[in-house]
Amino acid sequence: MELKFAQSILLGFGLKESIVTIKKVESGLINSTFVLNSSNNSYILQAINTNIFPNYKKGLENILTVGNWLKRKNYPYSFPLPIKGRYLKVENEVWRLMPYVKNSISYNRVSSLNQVKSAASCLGEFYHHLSDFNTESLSITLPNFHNGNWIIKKFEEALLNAEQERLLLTKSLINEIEKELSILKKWDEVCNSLPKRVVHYDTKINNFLFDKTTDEVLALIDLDTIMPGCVLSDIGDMIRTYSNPVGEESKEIIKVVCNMEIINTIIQEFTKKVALGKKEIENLFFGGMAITFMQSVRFLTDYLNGDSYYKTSYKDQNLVRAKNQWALYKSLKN
Ligand code: GN1
Ligand code: MG
Repeated sequence: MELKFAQSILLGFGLKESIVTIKKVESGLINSTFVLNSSNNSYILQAINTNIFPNYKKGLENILTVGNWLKRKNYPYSFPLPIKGRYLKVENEVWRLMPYVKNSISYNRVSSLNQVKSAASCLGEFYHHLSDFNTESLSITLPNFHNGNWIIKKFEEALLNAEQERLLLTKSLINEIEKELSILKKWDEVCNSLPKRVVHYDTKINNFLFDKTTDEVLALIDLDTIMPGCVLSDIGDMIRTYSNPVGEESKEIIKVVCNMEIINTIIQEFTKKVALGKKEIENLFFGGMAITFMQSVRFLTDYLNGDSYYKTSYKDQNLVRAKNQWALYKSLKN
């Protein structure tokens, strides 16, 4: 990104300071993210992928409504909101600017049990502080986002339309996945029977910002997907990403084996902070299994569709991701 362009966006948000450095943030498979530094402040600048988030205006309303609620309730973490409460449209791109959380760092894999405890407590506080929030006031900005039946349908469509070469390369994975698709039907049944809550819907490990000094969580970020849903989506995505010792991008599939101590810690710390119903508690682990399987299907579907959804930086990356998630799912199942 050119300095001049970043400067004009800052000005568009009414900020007159001079940018000194710009750094691209490589994590995140959908939006494009940059860190801007001026001599006094740091910001996060993001271009929203409006193909994937066509309802970004409603999404912004969700973010602001939940953010204001959490502020009133004294939620004990940062919750960085878009500056000026709005987005800026420049030509065909939609930009937002957010304050940079000072002294923060994010990880793609866990290096201590304390990180797990700290993150699960943060998610627990998020749920606790939103437990009396009326979810009907939120818009469904991504219809069918974690809908198992819909994900099966998209997978089946991809099978019909995929290129022969990709079909051949994925044949055995497709066969294995097809045998397990019923878990997504069970997912729908379970999820639909649980209370509607405010769900973050993207609680993967690198969406938690840790304090560089204390290694405690400062914030759960990346709020585009906040919608009504069931608790299993979030605890499931934490289990999926925290329990994987090598991370979802690793090609060392043999090393993808879930860490049960981490999973137990997530569940223990999370349930200390938020009062859940019996059926919710009973299904937390199932949430991890189902979300991991779902992610494998989502990556494989995108691979079959020619990589149109998730950003990739090398050929077959979505296939590697799908195999990685499949291995994690198998280890969770055993
Ligand atoms: C996407 O953009 P990012 O990396 O925050 C995806 C999540 C997946 C994740 C896998 C809207 O999130 O659902 O779990 O990739 N977000 C959307 O890394 O599809
Ligand atoms: Mg996200």
